[in-house]
Amino acid sequence: NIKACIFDLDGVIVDTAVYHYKAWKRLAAGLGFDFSEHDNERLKGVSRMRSLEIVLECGGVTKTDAEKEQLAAQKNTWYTEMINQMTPAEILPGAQEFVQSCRDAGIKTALGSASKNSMTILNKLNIVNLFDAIIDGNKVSKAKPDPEVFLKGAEELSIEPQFCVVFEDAIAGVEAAKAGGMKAVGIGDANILHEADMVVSGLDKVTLEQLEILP
Ligand code: G16
Ligand code: MG
Repeated sequence: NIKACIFDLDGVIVDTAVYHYKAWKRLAAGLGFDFSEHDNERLKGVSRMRSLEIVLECGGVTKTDAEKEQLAAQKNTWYTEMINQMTPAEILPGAQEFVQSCRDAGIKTALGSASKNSMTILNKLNIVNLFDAIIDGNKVSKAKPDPEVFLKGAEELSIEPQFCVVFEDAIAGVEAAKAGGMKAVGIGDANILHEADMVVSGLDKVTLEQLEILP
């Protein structure tokens, strides 16, 4: 008896990690070091400021808080330039169909993302109306693995956590779901997302029937 499905955005509905990566790489280059794709893995699901701290750490660079604000803003300018070019063709395989199938079955849907740019992305993809509630980085004060983002989603939907399933591609996101007393479906590699109740490669590989048998 699943009553709500809560979806992470980056890595679940759309692959914006590539744009985040390009923007961080450009920022790093300006600071005189290279930022690798390997290190980029550490940024998934992590807030903008915390991401910047990880990037600076990778380059062995120290900055004041004021400088960090400026660097984060610069990265976001480059990032938003890229996401403003996005089209519905970039929705990940099966994502739109799966969220719609939840709605058709009477299951509530919510977005639970760390990104402050969520609304821009949803508008570009033309899928704002797929969600009964939208909780993004502007509405939360505690980053994943804190469950705040998902608990707020459940609250807005008026569904208790134990009846919610969270779809997440990041370790911190799976942890957040479990910490909130929800079920978690990992999107990605089962060896990495081992805390999830079930792991699939994408929303094109999951059915509502499978959700009903989650532990
Ligand atoms: C996403 C990404 C992170 C990004 C964060 C904040 O989280 O996975 O890499 O740093 O949002 O994004 P912004 O700078 O746009 O506020 P999620 O929770 O959607 O996977
Ligand atoms: Mg994600």
